[in-house]
Amino acid sequence: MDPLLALRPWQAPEVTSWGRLPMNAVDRRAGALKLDGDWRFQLLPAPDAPLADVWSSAYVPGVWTMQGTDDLPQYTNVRMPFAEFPPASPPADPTGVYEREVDVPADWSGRRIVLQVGAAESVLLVHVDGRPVGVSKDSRLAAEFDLSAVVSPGERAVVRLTVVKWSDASHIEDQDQWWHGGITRSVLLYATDPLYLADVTVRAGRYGDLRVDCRVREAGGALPEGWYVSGELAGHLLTQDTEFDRANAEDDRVSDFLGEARLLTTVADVRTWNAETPELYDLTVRLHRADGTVTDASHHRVGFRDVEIDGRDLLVNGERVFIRGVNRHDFHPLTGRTVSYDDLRGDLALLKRFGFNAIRTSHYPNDPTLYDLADELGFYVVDEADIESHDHAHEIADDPRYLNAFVDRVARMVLRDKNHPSIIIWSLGNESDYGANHDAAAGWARRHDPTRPIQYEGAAKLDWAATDDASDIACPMYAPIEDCVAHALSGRQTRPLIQCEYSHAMGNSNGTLADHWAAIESTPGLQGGFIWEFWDHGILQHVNDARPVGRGGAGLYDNGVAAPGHRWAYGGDFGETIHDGAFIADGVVFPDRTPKPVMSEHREIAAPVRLECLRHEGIVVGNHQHFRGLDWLAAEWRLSLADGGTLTAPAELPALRPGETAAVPLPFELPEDGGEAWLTLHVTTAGDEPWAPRGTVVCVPQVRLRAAAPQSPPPPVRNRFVEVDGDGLLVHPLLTSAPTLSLWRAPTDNDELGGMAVNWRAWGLDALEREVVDIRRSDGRVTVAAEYAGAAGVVRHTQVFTAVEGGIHIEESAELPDALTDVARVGSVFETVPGLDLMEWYGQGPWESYPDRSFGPPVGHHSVPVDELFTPYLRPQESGGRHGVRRFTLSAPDATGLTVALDEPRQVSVTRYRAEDLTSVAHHDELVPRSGCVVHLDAAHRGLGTASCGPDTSPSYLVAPGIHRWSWTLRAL
Ligand code: IPT
Repeated sequence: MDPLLALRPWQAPEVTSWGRLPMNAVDRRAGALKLDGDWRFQLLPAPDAPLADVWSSAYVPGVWTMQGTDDLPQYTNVRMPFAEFPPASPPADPTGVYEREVDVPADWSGRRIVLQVGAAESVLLVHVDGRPVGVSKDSRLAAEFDLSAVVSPGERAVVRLTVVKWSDASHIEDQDQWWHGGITRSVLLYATDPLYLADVTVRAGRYGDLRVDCRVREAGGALPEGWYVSGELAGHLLTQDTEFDRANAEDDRVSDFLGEARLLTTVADVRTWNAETPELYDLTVRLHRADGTVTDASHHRVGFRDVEIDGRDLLVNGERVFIRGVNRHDFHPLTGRTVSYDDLRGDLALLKRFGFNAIRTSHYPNDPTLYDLADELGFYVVDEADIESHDHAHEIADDPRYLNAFVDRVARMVLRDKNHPSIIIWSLGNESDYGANHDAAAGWARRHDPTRPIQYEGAAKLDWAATDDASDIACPMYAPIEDCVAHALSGRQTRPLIQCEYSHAMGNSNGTLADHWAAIESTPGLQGGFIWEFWDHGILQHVNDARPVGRGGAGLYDNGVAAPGHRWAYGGDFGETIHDGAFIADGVVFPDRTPKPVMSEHREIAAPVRLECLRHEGIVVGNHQHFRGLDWLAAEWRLSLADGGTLTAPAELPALRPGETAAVPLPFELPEDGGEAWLTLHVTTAGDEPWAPRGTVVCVPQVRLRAAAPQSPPPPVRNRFVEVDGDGLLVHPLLTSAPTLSLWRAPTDNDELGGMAVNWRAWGLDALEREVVDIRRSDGRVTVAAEYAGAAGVVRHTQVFTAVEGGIHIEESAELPDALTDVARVGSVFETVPGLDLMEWYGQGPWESYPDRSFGPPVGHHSVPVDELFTPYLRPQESGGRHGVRRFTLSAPDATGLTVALDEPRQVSVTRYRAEDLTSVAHHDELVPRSGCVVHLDAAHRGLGTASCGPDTSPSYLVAPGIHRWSWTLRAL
């Protein structure tokens, strides 16, 4: 039997690899032979099943679960997709066999030839010409094998990669994401001289100090006589510190020397690296033979920066930086996991445009290109090892059979990624309890790389203030704001508090994000966190046969929506019986990277420029960055007048250093009319940034210059009664459904998973029985009293209709019994005739907002087609709301339509869907838009919170029982 199969490495946690080369930071991507493309392929039912004679083909890099096999993607969060207890895996174990010929270049004769498999999940077995070469686990890091002894330059070799899907390793790769099988990153073949740079470790500090340690292999621990290493940093030559090397050879006091040769220098007037100004220096390290010729070279981009923890502050270059982070998976709706350079650049550029400055690579080392781009574009990265044993966390954390795997995974990540300035923290993994295996891994990382702190949520969660666990940072997940603040004020805080996950972005969510940041920015000891998460992991799927579309699907989606006949699949959509449904759709962007409204909210929370209104002196402008001036920004003043339009004036941003403020004169004279007035600073990029072209909006901070004068209701028109029918319902030519009371919204994911929707249904809020109690006509007014009966009692509702100039004034009140402690909304709902396709409003906008997610949208005059007001959350739910609306019109192209003026700023939504339309389907593509508009005006609307995973909204955003009153005026245009 084949010795690799005989070893049964898929059921041996102690075996992390066999025949695999040590991980290193020498980038071999350039100059290598790429073996990507179609490979011969067959899918076996188990690793030791016999090969068939028939081959199909599969694309590398890619997962077979998205390439036409019957083994389809499956989504589970915590629970394992199979019943076996660790380290066992199921006997039915899909195994992909990939095979292809490789022509080994003839000019590689005499060289060392290495195969690199970028990533394979979860066990990789390598054979060349039928001979066993090696085994690797650790699905998100490359595995390298020395093929020098098994291939011949100038000849053709058959490379076979066998990939076993389920193994002992699956138990520690139990992340909340789709399960796949395949080879997800590129396969390369490259050659080096027999004597080569085996590793390069770069350390570059903020004072310009640079140290480069080089490991050279096949040299018996020292360089052969006359050989040497040189460096070139931005055109300057660095020579080997032979004094140091000699001293080190004899003297082990220099215990952290990582190699055979060291380059040392100090760069004068160094331009330091930080996420705002990510200055990089090119470094080439060369290995020379005694005659000076170069035998190997390694290219690096160096960022000079320091990371340290000082008390409870995490400092970058001595600055306590805010961590405005997001958790990011390697995900793509067409490939599953394989991401290209353009994908990654798109992700990071988008994050920069919306104010993010940090990424946690949840929950494994991401594609190597991500770190190159994070260095270049400027992100603080928490690099996380591929360890999550969620379902069996407690058993595995101390299981010595997994000790090897824990240390191996953390060490390999550190070895690969150590030279990236963007990485400021190592993470030991996610959701794996806390045990001796973690301490062992932390020990390895601390010793090998003393320049970066380590974090691990599972270690710090037992006591945020502890000082003796594996985490240098308290990095809880989904901690309530009050708990974080209380800890920071307790006097017990010992280390920085940066949430590794917070503000769960499932569906219509991220309520109270601004409250988090108000607390963070005002509380020493709090430094930020990482939103969960970047992606909605919807896989593009054909609706008819429920198959994934795969690589060929570019163009089959737009603006967050799949093309007709397609949809974004979530858990269960591939026929899985064990799955966790839409919990996989919990990102701040749609599967095609279209930003959800929360992105705009975040952009404003993170605004680098802030405004404050001084009553007399004018406006205070503040620079809210850590390192950068305002010279990269351009701005324009905009004055929004409730009773006028919008005036603009050029803005000159003052020259401010980080943290500074300056008063500037008011750019406009306010008109005397007394109406509400808001001043916005429309801030854009002044030139091209690497992540945004010139003119990209950076933020739109706003201050109110004048409040609205108190309004009195419009005067009644004498001798005219408003028409209501026998049920007391308004009769109006523009309405197809009269205004009635609504206490219900299509539950959001937070409402469902947080348990609120259960109560709402039990109370019958989705189907209250309306009964008219009284219709009275007097003093020119029609008063309709109605009762809405549900299981929690009766809600009394009155509407007073008054004919006014050009329309109808409606005063409403609703009295909620005490039993209705927490409802979705209190307000009116009505429907309009078709054809009113444009909404224009004065209020907050233009993007979707809710009471607890309304920090960002500026008050102004906005105009959006009705079809674009709705946000296409994957699982339909309450959507499309706008907060702080003062008045709006709905109009047809011929300018007919209606206008509504509200008594005060209200939550309004105008969509094509009734709440029941949204609750009756499971995917966005199943919705059938109505031709008219469904309009909600709310006296009160419940906050969104984040209860699908984390705290609910704050009590101040709940809708209380008792009496609610609101009024509005409806007119035809
Ligand atoms: C936490 C996980 O770390 C993350 O992977 C994801 O599952 C997230 O929650 C929810 O979407 S774990 C959770 C049980 C707190």
